[in-house]
Amino acid sequence: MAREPRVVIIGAGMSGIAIGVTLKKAGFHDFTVLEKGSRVGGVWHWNTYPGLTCDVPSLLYRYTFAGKPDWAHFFAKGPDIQRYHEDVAREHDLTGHIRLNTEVTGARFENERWHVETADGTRFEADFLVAATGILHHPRVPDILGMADFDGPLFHTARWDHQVDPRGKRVAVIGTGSTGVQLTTALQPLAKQFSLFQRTAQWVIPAPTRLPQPAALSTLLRQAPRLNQAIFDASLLASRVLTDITLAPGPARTLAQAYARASLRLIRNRRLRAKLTPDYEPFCKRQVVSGEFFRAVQRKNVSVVTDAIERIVPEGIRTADGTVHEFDIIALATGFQAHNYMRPMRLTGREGTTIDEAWENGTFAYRMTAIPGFPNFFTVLGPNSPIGSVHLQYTAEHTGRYIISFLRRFRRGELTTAEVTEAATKEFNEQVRAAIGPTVWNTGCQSWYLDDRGTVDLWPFDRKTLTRMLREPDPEHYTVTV
Ligand code: N01
Repeated sequence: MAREPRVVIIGAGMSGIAIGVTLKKAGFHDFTVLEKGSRVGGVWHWNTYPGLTCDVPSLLYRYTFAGKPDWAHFFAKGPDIQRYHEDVAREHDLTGHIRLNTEVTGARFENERWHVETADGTRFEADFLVAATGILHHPRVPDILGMADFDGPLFHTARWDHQVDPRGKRVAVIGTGSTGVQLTTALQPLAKQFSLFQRTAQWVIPAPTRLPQPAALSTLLRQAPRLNQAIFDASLLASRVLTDITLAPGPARTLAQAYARASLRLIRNRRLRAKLTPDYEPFCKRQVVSGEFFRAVQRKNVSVVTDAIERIVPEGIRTADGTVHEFDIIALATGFQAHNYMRPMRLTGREGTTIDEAWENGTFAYRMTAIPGFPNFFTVLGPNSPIGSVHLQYTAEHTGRYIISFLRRFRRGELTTAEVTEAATKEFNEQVRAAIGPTVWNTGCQSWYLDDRGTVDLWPFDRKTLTRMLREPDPEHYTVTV
């Protein structure tokens, strides 16, 4: 019996938009995207902190199907990327499919369909459910004593309070990941005094992150879409260098790490340089890229505090040596709970198994997307996604095409449900475990790439392998009902 599959996609961020457009292009129109935010864009909607910039070159940070010739900068600013996502959603007629301000709280697989619940009580039914819920989604608010005692504004960077004016103020930022580094460069010139609380030093690689894209280049790329596409294709090929650096020791890793180490020489003061020198290998954590950080951090109004934070007090932050550092504003650049995926949503699969039960011993998904016990359910940028090595839009779009293979078979009446087998998942997980061994992420550092068991939750293969694994579902790896 032929029929149209009904699909619910959770999340209208980068990957939800990728899936929506991919479905449309393949001729599937019966889908709804549920988005808890008030706008599309995901991380680019939620993160609005000063200095927010993408550290992936803009000509590469795009969907394969939606080239943008006229970025304002070679490394685009957050608001420009947010606008790009809104434009893509509108230009590809997704707007009518998207329900904003609609938070999914649970989904249950019953009678061969998904029954989706939302916070406002609206229910949806679907033949297929796709979680495009993102990775850097739930702010990690640290458990520091006395946070409620502070007399001034204190907030997480992903919930930036724009009522607060940092000009002429004493500002503290806790955390030295990509966000803390970008904030340092943006706030140092405005603040009277700026303090960066560093628990672990980060490797920072200089790059022209503030360089404007010349208007003449934008005009040229607008008029020559083939050239724009050729630049994208070449950049995608060249981005292979990141896979070379991260997956196994070799010349690419040696050179890149030497560059990171040499960059530290840009810090003239030896004591400051020693403070900012990490004790683990470059690229082990998510690599921070900034053209301005070393300049900003050497300014007179900046201090890097490495003493452990003991507690927050009404005046500011007290460190373990007893010093009270006084501030007007404290920002928590403390990152995200990257391994939540779709949780805390209550996701209940076949036979009442919940996702928390399935993931009791750690998150996993066959080829990033399918989980045994959860038929007709797929994650996009799920566990073991290549967030540190392969083009993310490419990955999301390929996952979309993989999911579409099931939709086509459903439409032709060849299957009603498809569920990945335990055996295929186990085999894939074993391949991942073996391949993680020589990666740089496994060389001994603490980072959000590791789950709370210390397991690296990344894609340890190259883009070619990713493309092959997502080309067509392997019939032997799935149990189907017709
Ligand atoms: O978060 P992080 P982020 N006391 O987890 C520290 C992406 N991104 O928001 O290293 C004191 O990297 C923690 O210290 P330690 C990008 O993928 C992209 O900066 O654990 N410190 C660390 O220094 C990035 O990797 C762009 O010892 C505490 C920091 O907080 C990801 O987002 C821009 C602490 C957290 O660093 C996350 O970056 C911005 C505590 N209790 C972000 N708890 C682009 O340009 C945590 N820390 C694309």
